[in-house]
Amino acid sequence: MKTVFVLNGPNLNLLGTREPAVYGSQTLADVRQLCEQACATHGFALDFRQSNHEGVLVDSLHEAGILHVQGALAGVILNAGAYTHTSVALHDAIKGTGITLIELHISNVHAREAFRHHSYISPAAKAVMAGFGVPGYALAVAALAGMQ
Ligand code: CA2
Repeated sequence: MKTVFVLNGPNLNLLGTREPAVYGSQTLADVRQLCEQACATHGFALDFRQSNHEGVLVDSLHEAGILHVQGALAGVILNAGAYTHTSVALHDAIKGTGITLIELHISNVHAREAFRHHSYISPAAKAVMAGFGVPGYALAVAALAGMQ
């Protein structure tokens, strides 16, 4: 059984506590449950993580890369949060591992502030999703199933 990594970056642990107009009212625990259901539907194992630390996210991408080499990775769904707009390190980690990665944003970053319009993740990603809300995570799992 292949594994889907779902990696969540800084402040996504606050999901559901503030800014419901932007991010909805579901919590990160709800997101995990949604991903569990979607992975069960498609026959994937789930590795679900959140970190506020850039280097920890880089380490998680490297772990996903090891599974990729072993043929045991379905792909990675990455919501890098604000690191999307700043992190060359995450860009390099994705490129360096050769993993299949979907960049995901809950909100439509292109309809928001200009500083959210640029992504260091997008050039290294297989696909980009933004603005589908929390249900986007389940859509991303389904998309990975279609890529196997
Ligand atoms: O739309 C997304 O998923 C984002 O990746 C979320 C990031 C933001 O920096 C990106 O531009 C777009 C922010 C995540 C913080 O989430 C919070 C949720 C509730 C309360 C406070 C922060």
